[in-house]
Amino acid sequence: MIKKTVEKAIVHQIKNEEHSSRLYLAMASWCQVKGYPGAAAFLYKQTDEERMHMLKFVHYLNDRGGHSLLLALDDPTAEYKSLTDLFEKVLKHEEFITAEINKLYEVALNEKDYTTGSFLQWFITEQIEEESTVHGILDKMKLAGKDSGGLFLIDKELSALAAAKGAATAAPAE
Ligand code: OFO
Repeated sequence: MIKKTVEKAIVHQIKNEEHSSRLYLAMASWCQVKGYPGAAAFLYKQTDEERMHMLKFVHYLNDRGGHSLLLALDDPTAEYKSLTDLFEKVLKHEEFITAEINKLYEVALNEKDYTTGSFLQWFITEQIEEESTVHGILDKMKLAGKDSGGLFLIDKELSALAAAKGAATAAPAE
């Protein structure tokens, strides 16, 4: 049976992942409306990935004898000054999630819950990848500056990135 402190911390992380999913959905919608179809496709994939993260926590906690409760969520921000501003907020959010996963890991280790510690390893690695992807996108956007041709190309690249994510998560062909 999972300890109450760990259970509470996981329920909090379920809320974080669900919020991430809504935040990226709001961002995807903004990109679609503002004429960035590649960025929109990338963020629509991202919103699905965050929901998958949330479900991983939900199943894990229930499997360990806890109860995955859903908490009230804040409204996701939906207005951005530019595409770069939006991706800066993505990076900030991912850094926040990394800190939250680290806190959860600490709670698990303090409770000597090594099973949860090992479960969290996947998320720790995932955060490295997510932060590095967004860093890469932002570096290119900063180089492009206000050049609309440069932003057009970055948007195309994001579309390819979204397609690659789809290929990576799709079921293998029979
Ligand atoms: Fe983007 O992160 Fe979930 O965990």
